[in-house]
Amino acid sequence: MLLIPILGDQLTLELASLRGVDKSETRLLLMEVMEEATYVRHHKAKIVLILSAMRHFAEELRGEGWQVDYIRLDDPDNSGSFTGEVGRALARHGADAIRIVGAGEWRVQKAIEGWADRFGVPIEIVPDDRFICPLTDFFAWAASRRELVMESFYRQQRRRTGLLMEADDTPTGGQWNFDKDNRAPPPKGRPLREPQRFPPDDITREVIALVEGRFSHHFGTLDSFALPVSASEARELLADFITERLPRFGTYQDAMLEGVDFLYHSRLSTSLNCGLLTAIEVCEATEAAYRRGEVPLNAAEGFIRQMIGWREYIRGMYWLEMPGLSGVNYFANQRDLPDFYWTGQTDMACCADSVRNTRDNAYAHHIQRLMVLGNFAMLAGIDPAQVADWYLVVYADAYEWVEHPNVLGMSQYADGGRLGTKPYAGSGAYINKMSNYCKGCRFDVKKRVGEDACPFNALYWDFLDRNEKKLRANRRMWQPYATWDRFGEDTKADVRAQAKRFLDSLEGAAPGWARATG
Ligand code: FAD
Ligand code: DLZ
Ligand code: SF4
Repeated sequence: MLLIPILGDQLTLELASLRGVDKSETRLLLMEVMEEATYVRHHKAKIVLILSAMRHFAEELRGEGWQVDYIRLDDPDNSGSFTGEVGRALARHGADAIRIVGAGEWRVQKAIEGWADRFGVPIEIVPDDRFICPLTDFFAWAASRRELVMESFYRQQRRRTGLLMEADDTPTGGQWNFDKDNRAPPPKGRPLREPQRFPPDDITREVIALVEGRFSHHFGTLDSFALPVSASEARELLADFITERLPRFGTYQDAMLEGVDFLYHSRLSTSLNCGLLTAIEVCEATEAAYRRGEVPLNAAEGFIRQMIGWREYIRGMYWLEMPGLSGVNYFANQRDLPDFYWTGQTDMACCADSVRNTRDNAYAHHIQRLMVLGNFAMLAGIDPAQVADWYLVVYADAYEWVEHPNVLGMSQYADGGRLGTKPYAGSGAYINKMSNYCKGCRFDVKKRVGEDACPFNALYWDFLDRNEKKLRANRRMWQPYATWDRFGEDTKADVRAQAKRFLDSLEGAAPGWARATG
């Protein structure tokens, strides 16, 4: 008997481990385990999503004729860990071999690699081919470059997939990248209809009750839980995105509007990351809409770049850089994560709205994550490990393979520039250009110093000043340092004092939000 464990982010019928095996000689194993729900204290909605999606997927597998063992969290014999449950299943069925798709997180992959010795049975760890670029190819690409620039990887991926490519091997529209058309400030008015919601069915309602009972102390609310929890729901969301939002996705992908939580974004990341959708099917649907003339090229290209470019590059970088990536701290930042990341209580309108979206939806769109909350943490000198824990907890799409490189690399520059060519640091002016937050904020975005000055401004210059030795040599930082050099000594002293006053006033978060203490 062959045992095939399926992890909570592997909920795909075409999973590589399921191919070419005899269903009558195979047991599938899905496990709800406390260790996964609590190694960090995930947002309640993230736990509901994964457990409900696992339960729906188990039903789908049974419908396809598979024999499935499903271990529920409240099973009195549940050992609480993947390793414990695999051990129990091997004994239960007298299974003599294990087959599993490689894990998305380093810590789980290491546990799996220990199973052969621990249980004395052979294990086959199959590559996860839901990702378009095999890791071996990514490592070969990385070894051949001095700088690991996403754009060159992306072009290779376009050629690999043939997406938006013409017969003569040139990119559709004659250009690889339409990013310069994708930086428009937010549209006036509120033209969007709310994205499709998926109200909880019986299975989800049962999971919600379980999560409210066991994880009531975890961050976040469940009042508006409406995420897709099955492949068919995820495909509905994809279709809705393609008709309603994709046409303007490119143009407004960097914009932010207070109270408008999803704007033109797809909200597909939760479905993609737990397996309800594959990246290739999403890209093919996008290209087909473009070929039908329903979507402009800048939108289709911009979206496909996120999917086969950024998403795959980020995943490759995780496995290239781990395990060292977890501990990086280029700026030696030590400050505790401020309390407002959990409470949302701050006068900074941009931060308050981004945390509210995070709490209510286990979601924030890219620019809220990068240029509001991530930018603030880097400017304020927050310990990157605490920042990474926060992101891993609060977003329903967060798994270490995607969270770590985005947070520690892209947003905190804690890897010293392995992933990004310069820090994504911005003053209030950037947020003001890309959003309407500043209009309703008690701070004045135009001011650098004074009681009502926008905190991002002094923090931005103070960040450059504090980290001058590490950043000035970077060619892409030439311009901000040239501006800083033009400030008089009095102005510089005022900025430093303003930043210090503000940082001293920040309250650190109470322990225990992200991980159990003691
Ligand atoms: P859309 O804006 O509609 O984008 C489409 C898709 O492109 C996304 O669903 C996603 O699959 C992919 N994508 C776009 N950018 C990236 C990227 N940088 N990395 C990986 N995939 C990308 N994404 C996660 O899936 N999980 C995370 O834990 C996560 N943490 C992040 C932390 C920070 C600090 C930053 C700056 C970004 C992070 N991202 C993460 C990337 C991105 O913000 C989210 O993928 C996106 O906001 C999800 O919403 P969406 O599906 O509406 O995306
Ligand atoms: C995030 C998560 C949670 C909260 N619970 C489970 C679970 O009970 N069972 C499971 O199989 N997966 C869960 N997950 C997702 C896993 O953490 C994820 O599959 C691994 O981290 C991937 O390496
Ligand atoms: Fe954010 Fe500053 Fe604008 Fe207020 S003024 S919303 S703190 S950028």
